[in-house]
Amino acid sequence: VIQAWYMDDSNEDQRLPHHRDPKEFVSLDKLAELGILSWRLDADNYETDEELKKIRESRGYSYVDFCDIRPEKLPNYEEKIKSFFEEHLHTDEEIRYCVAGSGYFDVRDKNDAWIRVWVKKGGMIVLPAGIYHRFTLDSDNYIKAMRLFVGDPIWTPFNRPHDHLPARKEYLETFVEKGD
Ligand code: KMT
Ligand code: NI
Repeated sequence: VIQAWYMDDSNEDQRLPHHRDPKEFVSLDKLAELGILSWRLDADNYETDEELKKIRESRGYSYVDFCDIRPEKLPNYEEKIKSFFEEHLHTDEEIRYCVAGSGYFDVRDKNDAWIRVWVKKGGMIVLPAGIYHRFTLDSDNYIKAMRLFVGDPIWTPFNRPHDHLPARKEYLETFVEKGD
């Protein structure tokens, strides 16, 4: 339900997979080195899922809502699709649990290369505060995602460059401590 790979640098449709040739997959361990957490959960039973409950309790994810991204459902659909795909960061974690459909979360690695993280039904990911990233639907054009947050949500995107923000500096410092 979660797969990741390095992207090519073509300017084709953002909804295409954009694999390199040959394909270069990225492991979940490598994503974890970038501070990205992920789980595989039972999306048909998210209302009663004990595993989700445990994650929410241990990480303090008190807030939940849903975003349903498809042309019929989302006001200003095209405009929002564009803004999701602008490279940005947040001052808090971006926590998304895909309960239907699928989409691509693109994240920058330590060398600023794009990694495309394909999240499908049952996949939950946490992007750390301060990581540069963007989002796009894939060619199925549909995702329903649970959005979680610690306390009152702050969704503000800071488009790149926003390198002076404390969240950015703190994110980069997590690598320094590990010696690389
Ligand atoms: C975001 O912050 O980019 C989004 O909420 C995108 C959609 S969540 C699947
Ligand atoms: Ni974001």
